[in-house]
Amino acid sequence: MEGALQMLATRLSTARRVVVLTGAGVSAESGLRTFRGATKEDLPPDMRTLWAEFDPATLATPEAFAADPEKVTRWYDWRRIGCLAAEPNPGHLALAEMERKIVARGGEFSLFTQNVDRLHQRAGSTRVFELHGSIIDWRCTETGRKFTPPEERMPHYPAKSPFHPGGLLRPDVVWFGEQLPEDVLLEAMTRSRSCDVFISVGTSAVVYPAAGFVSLASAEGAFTAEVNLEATANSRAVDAAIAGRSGDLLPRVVRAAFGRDS
Ligand code: BJW
Repeated sequence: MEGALQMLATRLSTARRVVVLTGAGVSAESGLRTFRGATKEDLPPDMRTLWAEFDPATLATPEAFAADPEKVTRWYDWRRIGCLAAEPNPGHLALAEMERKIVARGGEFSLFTQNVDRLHQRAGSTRVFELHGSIIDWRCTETGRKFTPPEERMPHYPAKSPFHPGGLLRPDVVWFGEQLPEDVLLEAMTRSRSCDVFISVGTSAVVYPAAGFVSLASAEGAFTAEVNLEATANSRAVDAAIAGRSGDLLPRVVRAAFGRDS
């Protein structure tokens, strides 16, 4: 693993265009549960992965919201409060530092995240593209207007829209079967195809289209790396697969690439 970490650091130290794709694993050390991954059934429910305890088909689809808006709103509001209470961890901070180092020498840095928790922005990353939206913002089902609810539990489930008498508020996230924001998807595909280094962090690489970005980068000759607790569908295809916690590994990658004071 040391070899893979050093290889990534060496590539990063001279790279001009860097793309990072993150998933739920990068926020695991902030106390937020991932969707998938190794789960021990003997753990208490609040420590298992989300999909080991909840059924995505009854929560993370437009059909689920239409069938039971109260249940879906309650679940997303519970998760929203958890995200607001969480703090960025050393993995988020290292990615913000990586951005500063690369931008300071005139390079391009883009962070595409599947996460809805806004922790990258709170850690200081500024070039963040949200592929699956955000749970912090909600939107009116009738007008599409966005609304940021106060940082406390919503008073009613489902939540009435302040913008339209018949409307409800839904989280501004991308559910299964919904399109990703077109502009963000286009940026991700374009930048993945033209970067020198592509790093995938804390994602099981099973949800498309994000899971396919690494192949776009690789096909155009980028150096590709993965930082993940477990092996994923992409581990064998990347140039450097680094196994472990992103909160431990990313600060080491940044120090090795940009120096001790990072
Ligand atoms: C650590 C760690 C630590 C732990 N350090 N690591 C092509 C082929 C097949 C299917 C499709 C396809 N194209 C589209 C589809 C359908 C579908 C899809 O991909 N289905 C697959 C499941 C098969 N995709 C869609 O529907 C997308 N829409 C779309 O493509 O529109 C066009 C279209 C529609 C229909 C058909 C065809 C085209 C939309 C996807 C939306 C995903 N939404 C969710 C919920 C968001 C809201 C919410 O938060 O509730 O997004 S699902 C969930 O999965 C969430 C995540 O962003 C997403 C990805 O999960 P992620 O981030 O990878 O997390 P995990 O939990 O899976 O993995 C965490 C990893 O971290 C694990 O490996 C751990 O080991 C590791 N880890 N601790 C480092 N400390």
